[in-house]
Amino acid sequence: MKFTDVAIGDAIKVNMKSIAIDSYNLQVQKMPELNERATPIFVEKSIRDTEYTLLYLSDAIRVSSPKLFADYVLWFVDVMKNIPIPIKYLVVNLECISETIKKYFDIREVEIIRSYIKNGLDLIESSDDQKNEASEFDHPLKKYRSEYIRYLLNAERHKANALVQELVRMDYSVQDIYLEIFHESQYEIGRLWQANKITIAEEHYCTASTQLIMGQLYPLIFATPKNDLVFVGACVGGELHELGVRMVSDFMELAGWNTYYLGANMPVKSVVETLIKEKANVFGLSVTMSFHIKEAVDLIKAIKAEPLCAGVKIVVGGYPFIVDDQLWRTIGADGFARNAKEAVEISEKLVEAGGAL
Ligand code: B12
Repeated sequence: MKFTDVAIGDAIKVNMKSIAIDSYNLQVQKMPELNERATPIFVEKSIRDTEYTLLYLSDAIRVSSPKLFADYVLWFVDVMKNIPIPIKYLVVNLECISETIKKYFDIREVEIIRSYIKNGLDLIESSDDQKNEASEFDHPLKKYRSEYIRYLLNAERHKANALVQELVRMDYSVQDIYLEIFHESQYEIGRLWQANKITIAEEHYCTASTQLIMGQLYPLIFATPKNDLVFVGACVGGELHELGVRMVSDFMELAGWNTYYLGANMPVKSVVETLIKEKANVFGLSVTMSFHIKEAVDLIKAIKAEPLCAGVKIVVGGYPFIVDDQLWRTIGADGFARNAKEAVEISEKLVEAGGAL
C-alpha cells in the first residue's frame, strides 16, 4: 500500500462529516429544487449517504483500488433505480464532493481523489452496458434455484429443505448444491433486497433458513476421510457476512481438511490464538464490506508478526477481492479465491508449494 494513499484515505475519514455537509450545501446551490424536499429528515439522510460514499472513497484510496470505488458507484446507481430520486442527484453529488475536497487537500491530493471520482462518474454514463455484459453459464441446477427462492419467500422452508434433500438423492454433489443453489440464491436475495422488492425481515428469514438447510447436509460433509491438514476460517472484525467463509470451510472439510470455522466478527487476538492452538496450515479470511479492509490489513500484519504463525498461509476471499483481483496482494495475503471451489485448489497449492503462489 502506498503511504500517500493511506494518508489521503485516513484524512477523508477524519473530515468526513464536514466534507459531507459542505458538499450538501453546494449541491443545494446547484440544484435549488432540493429546497422543496429539504425536510430535516431528507437533509440528514442526504448527508449520511454522502458520508457513506466518502467512507467507500476513503477505503478504496487507502488500498489504491479505483475498482472498489467504481463498484460502489455502480451499486449506488442500482439502488437509485428503485427509489424516486433521479440518477442526476448522484452525479451532482459526486461532482460536489469533487469540488469540496479542494478546501481540505493540497493540489496533488485533490488530483488523486478526483481521479477516483471521475472514474465513478464515467461508469455512471455507461452503467447499463456494464451490467448487461454478464452472461450466465447454465448449470443443470439453475432451474431449481428459482423454486428454492420461491419456497423461502413463501415462508415454506420445509419445502425448500425437501427440495435440497431431493437434489441429494438425484446425486447432485454437495459442492454443486452449495454454489448453484445456496450461493446464487443469496446473491438473488441481495438483489431483491437492494431493489426494495423484499424486506429486511424476508432477507433475514431466507439467510437463516439457508443456514439451517446447509446444516442438514452435515452428515455428508463430515463423512469424508481426513488428511492431516488444518483450515481455520473467519470473518474480519466488524464483518457480519458469514455464509461465504462457512461455505469455504465446508468445502475444505469435504476435501478432507480438518476445519475450524469461527464465523463472523472475529477479534485479532482470538484469531492469532486459534491459529497457534489448532496448528493451522491455512487461514481463510473473509471480507464483504470494503470498509472492513483496514481490519483485514491489521489482522494479516498481526499474524505475520507472530513467530508461532510462521507456517500459516493466509487466503482471503469475499466481495472486494472479486471486484479487484489484485487487492489480496496489496494487503499482504498469500492467496485469494473467488469461490469455495477455488478456495480448496488455492489452499492445496499453497501447502504443496510451501509458500507463495
Ligand atoms: C445476508 C446478507 C446480510 C446479512 C448477513 C447475515 C449472515 N449471517 O451472514 C446481514 C443482515 C447481517 C447483512 C448486513 C449488511 N449488509 Co448484507 N447482504 C447479505 C446478502 C443478501 C447475502 C450474503 C451472503 O450470504 N452471500 C452468499 C455467500 C456464499 O457469498 P459470498 O459471501 O460472496 O461468498 C463466496 C465468495 O465471495 C467466496 N468467499 C467468501 N468469503 C471467503 C473467504 C475465503 C478465505 C475465500 C477463499 C473465499 C471466500 O466464496 C464464497 C462461496 O463461494 C448480500 C448479497 C450478496 N450479493 O452477497 C448482502 C450485501 C453483501 N449486503 C450489503 C449491505 C449494504 C449490508 C449492510 C451495510 C446493510 C446495512 N445498511 O446495514 C450491512 C453490513 C453489515 C456488516 N457490518 O457486515 C450489500 C453490499 C453492497 C456493497 N457494494 O458493498 C449486499 C451486496 C446487498 C446488496 N445487493 O445491496 N447482510
